[in-house]
Amino acid sequence: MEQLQQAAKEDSIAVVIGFSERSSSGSLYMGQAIISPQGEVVLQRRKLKATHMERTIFGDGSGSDLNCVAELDFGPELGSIKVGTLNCWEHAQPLLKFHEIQQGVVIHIAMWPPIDPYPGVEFPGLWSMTADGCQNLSQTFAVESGAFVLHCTAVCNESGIEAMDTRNGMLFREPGGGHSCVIGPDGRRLTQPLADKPSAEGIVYADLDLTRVVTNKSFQDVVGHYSRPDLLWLSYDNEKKDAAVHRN
Ligand SMILES: *[C@@H]1O[C@H](CO)[C@@H](O)[C@H](O)[C@H]1NC(C)=O
Ligand SMILES: *[C@@H]1O[C@H](CO)[C@@H](O)[C@H](O)[C@H]1NC(C)=O
Ligand SMILES: CC(=O)N[C@H]1CO[C@H](CO)[C@@H](O)[C@@H]1O
Repeated sequence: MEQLQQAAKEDSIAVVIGFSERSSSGSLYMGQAIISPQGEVVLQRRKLKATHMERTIFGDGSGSDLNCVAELDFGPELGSIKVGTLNCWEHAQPLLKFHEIQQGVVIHIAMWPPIDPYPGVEFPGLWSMTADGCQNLSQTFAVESGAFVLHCTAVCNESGIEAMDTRNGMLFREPGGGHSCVIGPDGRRLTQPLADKPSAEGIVYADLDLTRVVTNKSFQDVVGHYSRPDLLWLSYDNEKKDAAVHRN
């Protein structure tokens, strides 16, 4: 983490990273961190609910992990920008997404594992876990939030498959999974795939005109003029809950 913080500071870039977090008690959580262009860890959270098979390894997040947006200082020219992030199928949790939108996200980092294209109707797995399904969820989040979305999918290689022993499993069967792209605030995909091969590693670049977030939101702002808080609202509790609480 310190190396990443140092690199972010040296190049004045923000870093948003997902990682396996080991707590002081030894339990593992699905961690995410936002590092500012000044090199500070300004937000750290855990996936609220590990998905299905993830639950055999990882624990749940708590109230404070609802906080998923940080205001980052990009210097005098760009000013401060609200950057948010969610992990994988958290993009299928409407209340969690609504809570992030209410925090004012402008650039959202959607984190995904390596995911493979939908092979067709005979597929025994879930369409919503395929590259197509997950991209749809990221695009839908862009539509709902009016934010730019960096749709980031990990790439898996032979060493990963060997280490995880997943060659005959449901996921991570062969090298690939890379389908990253940038999505605009109206949901359109702004960048082309990196290469023909989803196993290619690289960086996807795009220039984000943030004034488009404002103009798109004049059409739709689900926590503003396009909401009915007199009829429907979200109530939340973002206090961290500890396993042991001292009572007098
Ligand atoms: C897979 O990626 C890891 C991490 O970048 C790297 O250390 C390893 O050498 C790669 N393995 C293969 C077979 O390319
Ligand atoms: C909405 O965002 C898209 C980029 O996704 C942009 O091309 C378009 O001009 C924006 N529309 C408005 C009305 O701002
Ligand atoms: C409803 C919807 O947006 N479907 C899209 C999901 O993703 C596939 C592949 O990217 C598109 O072809 C669908 O139109």
